[in-house]
Amino acid sequence: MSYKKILTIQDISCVGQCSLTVALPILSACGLETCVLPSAVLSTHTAGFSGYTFRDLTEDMPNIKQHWMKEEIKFDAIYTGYLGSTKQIAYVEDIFADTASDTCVKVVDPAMADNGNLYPGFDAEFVEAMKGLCGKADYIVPNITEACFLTGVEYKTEYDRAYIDEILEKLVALGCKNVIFTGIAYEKGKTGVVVYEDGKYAYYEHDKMPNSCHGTGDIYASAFVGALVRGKSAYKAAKIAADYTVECIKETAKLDKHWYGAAFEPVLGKLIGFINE
Ligand code: PXL
Repeated sequence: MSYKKILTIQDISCVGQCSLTVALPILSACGLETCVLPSAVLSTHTAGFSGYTFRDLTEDMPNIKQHWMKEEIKFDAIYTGYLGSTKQIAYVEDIFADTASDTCVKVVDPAMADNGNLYPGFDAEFVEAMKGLCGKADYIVPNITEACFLTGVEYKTEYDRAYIDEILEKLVALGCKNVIFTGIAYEKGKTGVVVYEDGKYAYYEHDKMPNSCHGTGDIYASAFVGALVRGKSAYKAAKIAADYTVECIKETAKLDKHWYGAAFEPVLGKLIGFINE
């Protein structure tokens, strides 16, 4: 087995089953050496808790990168999620430039919005900077809200293929090479993911679960990246991530009052099975 080293850059929400507390175990389960760069430390995530603490780690990033450069550390893949400040995006671009191996796969999840709204703390300036980072990625993993903010297209909850094609065209115009477009539902009771790679459109559809939970975007992106870096095609990785996320949602539905995240841990074995198939 090839043993790859990945860096993931996103926050630590101490409680809340999202970002690094999801990405680290999932990427490790996929068989990758997982290095982390926390973008911020929060007591909880920002979706539904109030009064959370937020320690911005922006100014630690250049020194951490300098040390890695001195040690000649390079990564086979870099995957970014929730970032702590607009300034940090420029530092992440420097990390792309200085610590990527020659064959490094760069994946950007523009984790900044959902259900038509930006997450608390993000603004138009952050969105502008995120456009630039997405243009430097090999794959981006937006949901519809994030894609609308990136392209200026109006957010809709009901749409057709022409609407999705218009967004994809505008993402490509920003320099996005390949797009894994999540949560695309053309039919009631179904949802799916569009895999737009090398200008070709493919769609993987599955049943929409009656319950939805917070944090599934991070579970999806982490499983996609893990499968991709383990050598699966983008379509296969997108399918594995979707099937695994459905298992996590089903597991969460068995629990009472588990509103803040998804129970991804009890079904990690299934993800490992999909990766080794
Ligand atoms: O799941 C995305 C995410 C990551 N990190 C923090 C968040 C959110 C979504 O709300 O608040 C801190």
